[in-house]
Amino acid sequence: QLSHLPQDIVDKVQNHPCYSEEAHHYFARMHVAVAPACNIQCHYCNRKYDCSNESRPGVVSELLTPEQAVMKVRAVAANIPQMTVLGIAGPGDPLANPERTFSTFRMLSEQTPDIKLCVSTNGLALPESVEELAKHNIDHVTITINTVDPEIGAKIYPWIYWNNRRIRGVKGAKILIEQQQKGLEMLTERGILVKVNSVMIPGVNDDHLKEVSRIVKQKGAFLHNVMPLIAEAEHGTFYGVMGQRSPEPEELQNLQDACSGDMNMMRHCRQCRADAVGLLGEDRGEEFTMDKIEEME
Ligand code: CLF
Ligand code: SF4
Repeated sequence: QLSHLPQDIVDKVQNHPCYSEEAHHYFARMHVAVAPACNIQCHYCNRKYDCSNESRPGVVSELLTPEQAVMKVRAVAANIPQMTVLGIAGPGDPLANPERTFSTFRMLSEQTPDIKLCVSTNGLALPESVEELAKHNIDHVTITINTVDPEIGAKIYPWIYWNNRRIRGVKGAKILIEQQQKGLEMLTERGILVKVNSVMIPGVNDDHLKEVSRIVKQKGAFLHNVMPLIAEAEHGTFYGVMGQRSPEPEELQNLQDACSGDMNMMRHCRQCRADAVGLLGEDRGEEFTMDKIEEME
């Protein structure tokens, strides 16, 4: 699967369970939930739960301080030698919490230099963060891009929070889209690998995602992960309450197939929790709650 890639890219992906389908059988990732705030609103989000741009909605992760996060990474690394990647993916948007996210990355790059750092974002604050991401040797960034069309964007994002103001509708969506695309270009120019996540929302962006895939590939994204919307009414999201349906497995697969002519598609995403620990699809988070880690010390 990796043999056609240049060696520097093989080095970056071969131990990363999300970027390499092969690697996910052998290598584990963990997330630390250090980032509570968010700077946009998605119609598939309920702020009480984890950010559904990357993670599973409807679960609440234990929020950690950067210091607790570092303790947790060290404890997991000591117990799970296959753990190669540390990601920050919520419970809000990591880049909307720059102090917490970057102080975690700073401490980890000093204390656990062998662990790769990974981050997932909605992209609004990405352009201003690229410099700092590069400084911490972050090779893997995920941007959730659900559309490149502000009219469609207005049906997904009711508002963004930008320059201390709430901006609604098409105007807000347009700024978000511009920031995502600019961030993508800035990252790929620096050789940072970008995965694009898209949430497939039937009747809203499903037909349009083939174009998204084509455009992000053109701009140098490495991988595209089309994930199904999970809209359960009991999660209390706008879509859930409005009766927006989730895609059927077959619809998702057809769309992934339709995108795959142009793009490397990720097909093994497990929509992890913002505090997931272990191999993809396996969650050992319960073994590493903060009270258990304090006992281990
Ligand atoms: Fe985490 Fe995401 Fe990094 Fe992976 S998860 S921040 S890229 S280390 Fe992976 Fe989980 Fe899917 Fe994310 S399976 S939800 S794609
Ligand atoms: Fe919720 Fe994540 Fe969207 Fe923010 S980016 S509103 S946390 S789903």
